Amino acid sequence: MNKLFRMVILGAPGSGKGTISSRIVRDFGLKHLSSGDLLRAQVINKTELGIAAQKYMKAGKLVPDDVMVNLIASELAGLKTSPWLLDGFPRTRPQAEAVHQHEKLDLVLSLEVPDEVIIDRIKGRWTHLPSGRIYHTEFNPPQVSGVDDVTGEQLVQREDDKPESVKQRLDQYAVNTGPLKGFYRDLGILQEFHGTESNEIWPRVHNYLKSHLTALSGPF
Ligand code: G5P
Ligand code: MG
Repeated sequence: MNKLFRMVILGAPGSGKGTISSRIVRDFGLKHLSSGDLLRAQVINKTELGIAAQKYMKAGKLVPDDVMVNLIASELAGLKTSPWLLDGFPRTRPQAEAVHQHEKLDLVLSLEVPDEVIIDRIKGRWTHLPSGRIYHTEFNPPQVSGVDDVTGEQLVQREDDKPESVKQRLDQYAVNTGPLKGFYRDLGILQEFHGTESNEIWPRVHNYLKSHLTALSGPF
């Protein structure tokens, strides 16, 4: 890929951003930056930012925009020569405007999955926190129950996957998503994918990216 492709994946909590992102990384070689994974690493390492962010995350609330913009900007500064995929950022219109001042995005994918499907599936999620690898008891089980396939370390359920936090996160997403998607729709780069299963959405995302990336950068 010769052009430095810049893309964002949007979607409600549990809509499959991490799942679809890992397939995009596998097939198209973009660098994946998940804002949630970055925050969880800060929490594990007990950094000042992590300690401050934890109370918002636990309650299913958004971390303040200025904290997020600074965190992502410093990560992107190290990726000047790579194509990248942002997952979970931006989440609000002010975040989108801040990133737009420095980086021109090529594409924004939005996963449109109904809330009732999400509430049901999030109960089965297990995460390897250090790497961000995600499993699901039925959809994508680990080889050995409760254990990460790659490191053999323990899987955990995220603190914010408790039902009351999930509801708060879905409500929050509903409030912010209109202005956020409006911003990208006006730029002409928003592409929505509707469905209830990642395995049904993925082939459509794959075909879209294949033609879009080839058109921009030639075959890869
Ligand atoms: P995160 O970490 O960005 P969310 O809430 O946006 O968290 P989340 O929960 O990580 O999103 P996802 O990545 O969209 O969900 O979904 P996923 O992990 O791929 O799939 C969910 C589960 O379903 C997995 O177990 C997966 O295996 C399974 N699954 C996938 N597809 C299917 C399917 O087809 N069928 C079935 N049965 N299962 C499936 O953010 C966390 C917190 O950090 C803060 C906020 O506090 C946020 O709440 N934060 C920010 N705050 C402010 N601004 C930002 N930009 C922030 N970014 C993060
Ligand atoms: Mg995720």
